[in-house]
Amino acid sequence: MTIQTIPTAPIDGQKPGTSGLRKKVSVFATPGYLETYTQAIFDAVSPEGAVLVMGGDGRYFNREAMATILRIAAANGVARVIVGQNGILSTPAASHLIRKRKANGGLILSASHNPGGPSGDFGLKYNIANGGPAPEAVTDAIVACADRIDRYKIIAADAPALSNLGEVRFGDMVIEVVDPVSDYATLMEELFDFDAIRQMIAGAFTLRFDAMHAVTGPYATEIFQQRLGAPSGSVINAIPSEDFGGGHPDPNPVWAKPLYDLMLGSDAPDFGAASDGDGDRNMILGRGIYVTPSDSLAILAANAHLVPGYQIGIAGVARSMPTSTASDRVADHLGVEAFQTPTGWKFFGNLLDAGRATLCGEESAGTGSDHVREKDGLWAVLMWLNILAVRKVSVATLVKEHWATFGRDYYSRHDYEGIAGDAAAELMDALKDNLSSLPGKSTHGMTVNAAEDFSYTDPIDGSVSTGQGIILTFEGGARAMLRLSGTGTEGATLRVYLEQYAPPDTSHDLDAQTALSNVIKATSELVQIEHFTKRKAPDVIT
Ligand code: VG1
Ligand code: CO
Repeated sequence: MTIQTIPTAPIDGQKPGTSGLRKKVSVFATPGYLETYTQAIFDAVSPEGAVLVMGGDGRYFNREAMATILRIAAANGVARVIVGQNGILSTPAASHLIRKRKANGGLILSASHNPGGPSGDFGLKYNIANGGPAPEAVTDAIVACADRIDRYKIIAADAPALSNLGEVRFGDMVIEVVDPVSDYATLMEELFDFDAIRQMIAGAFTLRFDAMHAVTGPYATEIFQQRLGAPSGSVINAIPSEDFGGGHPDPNPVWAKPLYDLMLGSDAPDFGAASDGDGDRNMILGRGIYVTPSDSLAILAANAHLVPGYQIGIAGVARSMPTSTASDRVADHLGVEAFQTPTGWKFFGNLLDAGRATLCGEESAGTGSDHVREKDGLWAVLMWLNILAVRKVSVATLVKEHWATFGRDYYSRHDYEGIAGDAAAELMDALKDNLSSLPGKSTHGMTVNAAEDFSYTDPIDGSVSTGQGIILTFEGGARAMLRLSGTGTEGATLRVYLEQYAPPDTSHDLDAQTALSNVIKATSELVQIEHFTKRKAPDVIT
């Protein structure tokens, strides 16, 4: 087959954000854009003879993008691409496949929880041989290649369709189409006590899983309905659609409102959960209760030993900086290490590889373990189900018992979306300039103890990541964290994360916004949020 070398110009060279490169579909679909970025990845990672995994969340443009990427891969000497049937692979399933097949890396086509469709978002992320997102050294190398690129190589023929299982040759490359679900479902059976969960479901226990028209539909149907015996209808919105049914496939109380309302209403099943576009996030609910992701991590850590895959105990718990400190208290109680990393799953990779952390979590509905190197929505749901099957209590009881033992971390995230990029930068710069003047300041009954521009030194390889967000710590254990989103595609998003600790012997029954009201007011004032953003209130509160 003929290999063409097509001249091209460098693309914006934007540093890939928190998780791969995300842009509007219209940008990725600009002739030469996807081609150039894909070639930049291959220039950075030496593709000759490589085995790669490829899959995506089924969103609009995945099909065309995969056909193009296959042509570029073959032209760059890739030996084999293992791809999910019809291009489908959830992010955790892709991570598992990279590890299981000892691939050199993988390409995940997704913009995660961002909306899809022709006017929506698209994303491309490179994962390394451990199955995890590329660390900063690799993403920096990709950016450097994108900055100086002048050509891409592409096979002149169309790539084959990805609808039939099995192997096909494409030039000198083999394309291997695999079932996207089976290996992943088998891994879940190895980690969890499916018999115990099946028995619980065969009893009176009811559940509802909302796949949000995204990639987990086929996985959840196989696992919950086929293998665990939940009645049909337990998994809803189970067919992946190119525009996620027109919604945001973001599992939180705002975007998964129908499920949230069901679970807090009078006809609630025992357990409710949802996942995002690419299947790495999770939302957990019980009848009458929403479990914050930060609490979920802490509760899973405290109960992990009840699950077969973790019965020997956990080595450590890692959480991202803005995730509440609830899991630190559990780690302390268990006598294991606790880590605070920057936002983004890539920062957990080394800790997981080194066996220092077993469970990891982010406040943004990401929870996972050392079974793969991505966060894993269905894994988190199965952890909960397995623990509930052993403990034989409701979600609400489990959560309240946890608070009674460890205390409660009231938690909320306030997002100011689509603000002007300049205004966002000015706010952060002003905050950094004023940082040393904040300790000792008091307002709304809150006194600042410490103000820190968070930087992280990886304990395994010593690499340093600076400018990872601001942490304000208040007297009495409250914290406020501020950072700019690295995954948005329109303007800038300011994230303000707020937490307030309530010890075991105090009330845990307040509404979170009420419990946090002084932290919210103090932070708004100290940071002058309205002055810089020109917004009176956040756009999204979760
Ligand atoms: C957001 C979350 C972060 C998460 C990232 C990717 O990033 O805050 O915790 O790791 O999305 O999640 P940001 O920079 O917008 O705050 V997803 O499900 O790609 O995969
Ligand atoms: Co995701």
